Amino acid sequence: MHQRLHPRESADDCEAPLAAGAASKRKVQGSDEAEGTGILGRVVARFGQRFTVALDAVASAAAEAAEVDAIARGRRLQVVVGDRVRCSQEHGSHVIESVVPRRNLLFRADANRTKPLAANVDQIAIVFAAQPPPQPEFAWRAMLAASAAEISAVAILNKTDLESSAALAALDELARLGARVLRLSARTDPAGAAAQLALVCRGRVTLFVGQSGMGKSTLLNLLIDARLRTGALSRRGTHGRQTTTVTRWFAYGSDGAVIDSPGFHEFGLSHLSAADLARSMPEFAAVSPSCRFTNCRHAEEPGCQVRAAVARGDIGLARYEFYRKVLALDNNSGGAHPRR
Ligand SMILES: Nc1nc2c(ncn2[C@@H]2O[C@H](COP(=O)(O)OP(=O)(O)OP(=O)(O)O)[C@@H](O)[C@H]2O)c(=O)[nH]1
Ligand SMILES: [Mg+2]
Ligand SMILES: [Zn+2]
Repeated sequence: MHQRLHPRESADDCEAPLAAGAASKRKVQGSDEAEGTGILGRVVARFGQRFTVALDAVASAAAEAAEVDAIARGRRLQVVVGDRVRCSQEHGSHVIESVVPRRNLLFRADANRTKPLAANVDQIAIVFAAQPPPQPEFAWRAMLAASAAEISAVAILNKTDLESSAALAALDELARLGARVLRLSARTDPAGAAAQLALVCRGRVTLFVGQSGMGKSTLLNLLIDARLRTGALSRRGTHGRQTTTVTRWFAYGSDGAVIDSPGFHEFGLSHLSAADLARSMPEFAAVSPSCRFTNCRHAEEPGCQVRAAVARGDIGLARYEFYRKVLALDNNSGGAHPRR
């Protein structure tokens, strides 16, 4: 990998593109919903090019939000679950005319395509369990996605009724990395699980993610009256078959929401640069400001304090290898280049 290294003394030269990249990621704040015409609503589900929109109670003149089917005006209008949208009515059906600027947009991405997860989210709840066997990296990747979007992460170990010593160790590690953690059993202590979830989800928008079969929908059914379909584990074991097929937003309380999403396996992060990654990994962020080069990718560069910390044992080898893997496998661009 060839790149021009920037010694720390010339920080000004390279901080600029990094800063610009970071700023461009932040979406326009506070552009008011008062602007524009049309009926305001929230996109609560998406089925390809069709959407379910919960119209605001005021607009629908009903006590509760009315849900309508809608299509987007033009294929180029990107609409995601969680979006606030303005709709018009045409021949009795609803058309999404515009999307109110998002607070944030969570997505995963690999080299070929990006897949939006949800918009306007306050926190990610990462659900895992001892069965099906979790892929430890999944939670780390979800934590990175949360950190890059500047939202918090809650790590939920479900199915504590099963033997889960390895999963408990993974949970401890996530706590050290900054996640709030919960230990739940939807099966043997549903009331306790519901109470703990309520504390975490009240007044916030929480996106539930996790590999298939971990119990996301089961947990949400305890919290809200959604009657989400839940699935038995597939006989073959390792990957629970995907039971939930669409991402679905549910209002929770007066000002919160919970979002159920289909389980997935590969949490691609190709949209994160080396700089984003290192910034989002707390143990890296603690030492990387002392690297000799400001755009150090913590690979082969001389004077790298991240590698020094790995050598000392202050940064776990598994975490360093994870960092290298996300960078290489996901084919990230170098940190000093502005994002596309
Ligand atoms: N033993 C045990 N099983 C549970 C628990 N919670 C959920 N399950 C079971 O795990 C299986 C999968 O649950 P789901 O809620 O469908 O999992 P999911 O994460 O929504 O899966 P996808 O929709 O495919 O992403 C079901 O058979 C549940 O009954 C638990 O606390 N303990
Ligand atoms: Mg589900
Ligand atoms: Zn370094």
